[in-house]
Amino acid sequence: MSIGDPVTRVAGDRPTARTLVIIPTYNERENLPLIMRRLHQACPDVHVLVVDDSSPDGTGALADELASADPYRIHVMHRTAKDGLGAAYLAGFAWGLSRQYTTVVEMDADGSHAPEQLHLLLEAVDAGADLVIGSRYVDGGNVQNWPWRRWALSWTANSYARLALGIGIHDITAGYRAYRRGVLQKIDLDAVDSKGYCFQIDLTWRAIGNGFTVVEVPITFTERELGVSKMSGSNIREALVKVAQWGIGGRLPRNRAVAVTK
Ligand SMILES: Nc1nc2c(ncn2[C@@H]2O[C@H](COP(=O)(O)OP(=O)(O)OP(=O)(O)O)[C@@H](O)[C@H]2O)c(=O)[nH]1
Ligand SMILES: [Mg+2]
Repeated sequence: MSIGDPVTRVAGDRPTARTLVIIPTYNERENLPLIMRRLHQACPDVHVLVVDDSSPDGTGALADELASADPYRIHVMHRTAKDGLGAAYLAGFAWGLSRQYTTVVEMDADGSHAPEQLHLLLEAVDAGADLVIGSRYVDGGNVQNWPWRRWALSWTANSYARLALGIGIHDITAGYRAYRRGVLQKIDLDAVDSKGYCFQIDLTWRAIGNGFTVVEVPITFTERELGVSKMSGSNIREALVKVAQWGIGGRLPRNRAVAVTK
C-alpha cells in the first residue's frame, strides 16, 4: 500500500482501531524495556515502531530482541546516524502510512509520557479530534520533578510560540500526541525539516493551517529518571528562528487559528 491510499475500513471500526505508537530512541537502553512493558500492559492492542538512530549504547539491538519476542506488535527501524527527533518521526510516519494504521502516536522513550494515559489521547481521537496533544498546561495537566529552569524554558517556548503564531494552544511543544491518519496524509511532510522540539510546533501549525481540529487533553508529564536529555541549544535556536518566520509569514489566517481544550 502507498502513503496516500485510504485504509480498508471495517464497519464499526473506531479511528483508533489500528494504532501505531512511534518511539524514537537515542541512547535509551535503560528506558526502552520499561516503556514497552508499561505500554503493552496499558494498551495491549497497539503496535510499536522503535526508530533508533544507531544509538552507541546498543538500544537498537535491544529493540531487535524485544521485537523478536513479540514480532506482531513490535517493529524496529534502524537509521544510520543521529539526525534529530523530527527526521526520526518523519521516517516513522512514512512507515506507518504505508501500512494500515489508522492512528499514529508519538511517545518519548524516557518515561515522561505515561502509557497509562494513552487512552485519554485515543478517546479524544475517537470522539472526533484530528490531532490530540497530551498537554501539561491545560486544567488538570501537570509536570512532575522538573527543575525550575526546565519549567521556565518550556513555559517561555510555549508563550513565545503562542504569541508569535497567534494560536490558542497551551502546550504546542508537547511531544505526546495522536494523529489521525488523514492528518499525516494531508500535511506536506516532505516540506517539514524541523529537527528538535520545533518539529512539534511545525506539525501543529501545519495541522491547523490545513483546517484540522486540534484538541488538548491534560496529562501528567514526569521528568526522566534514567538516561540523559538530548535537548540542546541548537534545538532552542531552531525553534526561535522558525517560529518567528512562520509568525511573520502569517501562513495562517487568524480566524482559523482555533484549538479546543477538552
Ligand atoms: N531516533 C532519534 N531519537 C531521538 C533523537 N533525539 C532524541 N531522541 C529521542 O526522542 C525522545 C525525546 O528526547 P529527550 O532527550 O527526552 O528530549 P526532550 O523530551 O525533548 O527533552 P527533556 O525534557 O530534556 O527530556 C527520546 O525518546 C529520545 O531518545 C534523535 O536524534 N534520533
Ligand atoms: Mg524527554
